[in-house]
Amino acid sequence: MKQLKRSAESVQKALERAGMGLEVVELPASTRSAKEAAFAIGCKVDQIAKSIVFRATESDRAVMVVVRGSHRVDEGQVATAVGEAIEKATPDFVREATGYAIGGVPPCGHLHPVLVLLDEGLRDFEALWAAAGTPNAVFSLTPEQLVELTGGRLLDVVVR
Ligand code: 5CA
Repeated sequence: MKQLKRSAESVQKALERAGMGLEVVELPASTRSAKEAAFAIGCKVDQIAKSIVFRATESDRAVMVVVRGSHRVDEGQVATAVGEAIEKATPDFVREATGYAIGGVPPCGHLHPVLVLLDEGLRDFEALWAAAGTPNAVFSLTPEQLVELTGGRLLDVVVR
């Protein structure tokens, strides 16, 4: 099998530790954004599970919100769920908290434990695709597997 890039390999290792049979795929085209990923995979944009990192401003904790590709996070609802104000993380904060750069941030296998919130809307599809460490790597999973893999709380956190 072809050698994965280092960041994609560390996601593959995390998936193996989870023991769910999930596998990282590296694609020739960019999967940096949800739109590009959907095009490269040949799936709907909403089947892309976008992992967006916020910073809880009091505790300095990282909060990851996973939503469907075309959805926008309602930051007010996230703040309520977390119990403190949040702000969009800077690229440096994202890298320090998760170990990955924007465009490849996976929903699991982070450098430090990250609080994960999952949007209910992710349950509308049987197959989802998430980033796997690099802007060319993804993996497919079901919404149930996403819940198990991340230990994330399912709630309504998108703008309607
Ligand atoms: N690889 C694809 C999907 S498989 C991916 O990672 N897409 S994503 O949507 O989950 O990640 C990109 C997200 O990073 C954007 O939705 C945006 O919320 C965030 N982002 C992009 N640029 C910045 C930036 N400069 N600062 C903070 N966050 C950013």
